[in-house]
Amino acid sequence: MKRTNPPRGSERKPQSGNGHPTSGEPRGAGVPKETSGDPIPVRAVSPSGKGSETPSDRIVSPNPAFGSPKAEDLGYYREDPEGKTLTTNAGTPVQNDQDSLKAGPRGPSLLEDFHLREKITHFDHERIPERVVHARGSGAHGYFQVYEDLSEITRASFLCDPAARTPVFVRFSTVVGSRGSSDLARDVRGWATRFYTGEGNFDLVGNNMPVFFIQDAIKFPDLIHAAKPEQDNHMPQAATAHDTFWDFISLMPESMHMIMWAMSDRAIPRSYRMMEGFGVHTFRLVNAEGVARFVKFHWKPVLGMHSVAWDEAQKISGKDPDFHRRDLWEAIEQGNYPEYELGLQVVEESQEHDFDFDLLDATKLIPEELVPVRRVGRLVLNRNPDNFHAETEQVAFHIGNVVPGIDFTNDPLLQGRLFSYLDTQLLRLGGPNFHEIPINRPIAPVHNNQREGFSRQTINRGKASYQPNSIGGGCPMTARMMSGGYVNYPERIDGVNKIRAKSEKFFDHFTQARMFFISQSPAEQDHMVEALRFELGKLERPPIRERMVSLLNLVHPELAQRVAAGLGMAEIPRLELPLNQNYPADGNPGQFEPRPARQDVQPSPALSMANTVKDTIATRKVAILAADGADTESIRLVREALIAERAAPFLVAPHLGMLTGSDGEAMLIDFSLLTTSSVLFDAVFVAGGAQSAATLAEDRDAIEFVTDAFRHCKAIGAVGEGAQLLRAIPGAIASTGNGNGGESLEAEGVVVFETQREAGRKGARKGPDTSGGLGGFARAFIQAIAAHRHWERMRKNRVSPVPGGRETRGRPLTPPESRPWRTGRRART
Ligand code: HDE
Repeated sequence: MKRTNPPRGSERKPQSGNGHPTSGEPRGAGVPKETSGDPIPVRAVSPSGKGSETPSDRIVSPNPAFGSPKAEDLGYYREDPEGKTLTTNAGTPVQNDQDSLKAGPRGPSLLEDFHLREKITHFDHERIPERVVHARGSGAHGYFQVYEDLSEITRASFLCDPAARTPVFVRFSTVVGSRGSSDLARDVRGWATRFYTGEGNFDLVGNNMPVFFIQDAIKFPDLIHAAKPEQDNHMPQAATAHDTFWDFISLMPESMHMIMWAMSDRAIPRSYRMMEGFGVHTFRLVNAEGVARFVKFHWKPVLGMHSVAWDEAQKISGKDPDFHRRDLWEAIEQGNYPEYELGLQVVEESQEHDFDFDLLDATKLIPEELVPVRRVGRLVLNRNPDNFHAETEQVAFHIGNVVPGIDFTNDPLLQGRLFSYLDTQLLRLGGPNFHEIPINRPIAPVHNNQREGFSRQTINRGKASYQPNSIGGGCPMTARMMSGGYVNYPERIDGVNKIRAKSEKFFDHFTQARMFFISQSPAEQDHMVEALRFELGKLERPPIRERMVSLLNLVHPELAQRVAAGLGMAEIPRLELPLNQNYPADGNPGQFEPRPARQDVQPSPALSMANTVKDTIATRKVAILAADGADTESIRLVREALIAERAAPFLVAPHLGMLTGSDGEAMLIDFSLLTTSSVLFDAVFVAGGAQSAATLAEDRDAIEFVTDAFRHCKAIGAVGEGAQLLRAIPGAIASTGNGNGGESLEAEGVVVFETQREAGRKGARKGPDTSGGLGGFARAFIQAIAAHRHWERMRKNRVSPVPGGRETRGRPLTPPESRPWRTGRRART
């Protein structure tokens, strides 16, 4: 084969040994105008004179081709194969990539084949260890911009300049599952945000729930061992519905508040774009005068927070396990940039002890009604990564990456994390130089004496790699506080003994769990009950199930009774003491028992997703279900109305290709019923047209499509004969009367517009107001979609609470070994 392109060396721009512009050259300190996103004029910022000794080191003159200092930085490492010649890693052009070098066409392969050996060797080493937790994740680039100068509470430059855009990289994740597991597992979602600020990287490594399972880092390995697949058979994948998880939880009452969150709809989000985020721990903000305040970080999604139904989540896991990853990727590709606001709950130091709970206890939140969340800036995700491995997989967040003005508290969970994140990368990324991987490099310059180790990239010059030195002129030098040097908050700690213990307030494990439960809407409570019935119903060991139900009883008797009813327990099992098995060998168990829930705790409306944003259908996916002969006019009108509201309609039909409408017009079909499913959409519109309706009514996939949409409480619209398909779903449209003029009653979120003739035949209709013809129908349908889900539909099928559930001695338990289907003992060798 003739070589078409001359072999080239590096395609990169000239750079210094560390892969960056020559040291001292302008570097990315701040935050230039983005090339995409809103056209807000922004200026590049230096850290307001607080930065390094050499200001020229820090000012960036951004190259607009890249969009932000971090994008520019990454640009030096990008490789684009278009029009290039295939080479070995040594840059030698390859002439044959098809055959290995052999002794004759049928002969053995030769060791001399450097190309074969290099290719196979690289392949053999292409995997790095997945994260111990949060292995499954998806990333995106974007920027953060503060609304107003916050210098009153922090000296962090990126929070003080409203004109500055700070580049960010965000990684969302699940916790328990492996890299290839489903996005839709019932699980906590990780939400790690790296701010590439002019003063170094700030990593806010949080979750989509504001509290955590445990209070002290020393229990984390136990928690995760219990949650991961069971030791002997490594099942189940990405699920907590198994014995070891609930065994641990049932002995650790401090997890009860987090269990409420994990069993709620927050654990099955509709999208990464539609969930809240939290820093979880109490942090500190410190201003230039050295005044510190406590702070909790929040992310508030502009689209509101929404979830899917559990049955739906399980089906999505089969139909599209990449559901959240795809959603994030597609939204960004389409220019629907996910957007969130940063919120702060600020508490004065003097108020530290004013709460019933300890600010250092990560199993507690500060109710928003007590300390309002101040919205201080916005995060926009506007660029997908170029390469999953290089960016999303290799990004190494570290909760210890903080900038001047942000500091820690003594939360014992946070303190343990400060050790773990750095440590874990040594194994995962193969040595101490992972901070040099492009996605991990700060845009602020790096100069220090840590120079050797595996895969070192930077070629440090000079003889001295120690401090103090005279040979190197004392460089690199430390920075004074006023020049940007990081100074830890000088918290006073004296008069204390070294001790393994917790503060008294840590032992209230049930009050906030109860607050969460009573703050949920009735439908959300139903979902929690169902989730617990599901999880505990999967257990093989009845004692664990019974312990859990007796713990739930301490959260709220109604919750326990309803769960117990679903598990076939006639009574709430008696509590086995000690409740808390998390105590030291020499401890008196009685002293470690949790306090009872405060009965006077008030609901916190901010905890219910029912109170979220419900005024937009932007980016919602709507299936237009139709077959040949469908009414073209209504399809056109509904599609236009949806697009005008920034929703995304897709034509779904029994076959792929073109659909012939009632007026002979051909419409491009997006998905056949075989290649999609209603669980992948937010709403369904069934088109009118007698021929189309008759075809769909005969099609089992079409019937399942609308039945699932109905079951999952989605908005369903139908026009004309399309309504016939809905009549096949019990409860969707109830007709009363004799059929010649009775009433037609639509379930919540079902919007029907029938033709004059049909409307006359059916008589009066009750349901959403569709007056105003097809236009009125479209408005009512859009309103139904904006409500996200009509959970009331599900409520009708709920098992009612068991009256008079009472505490009594538990019944004798059957150990799994003695169950009838266990015919023999397992042979052990
Ligand atoms: Fe993590 N956690 N964690 N964690 N965590 C990791 O770091 C750890 C905790 C969180 O997208 C690991 O790079 C300990 C709370 C997120 O790359 C590891 C403790 C919160 C991510 C680790 C906690 C988190 C991680 C695994 C108890 C919410 C994914 C790989 C003291 C506030 C970041 C890695 C990403 C990842 C340790 C508890 C959030 C092993 C020891 C609480 C979002 O270092």
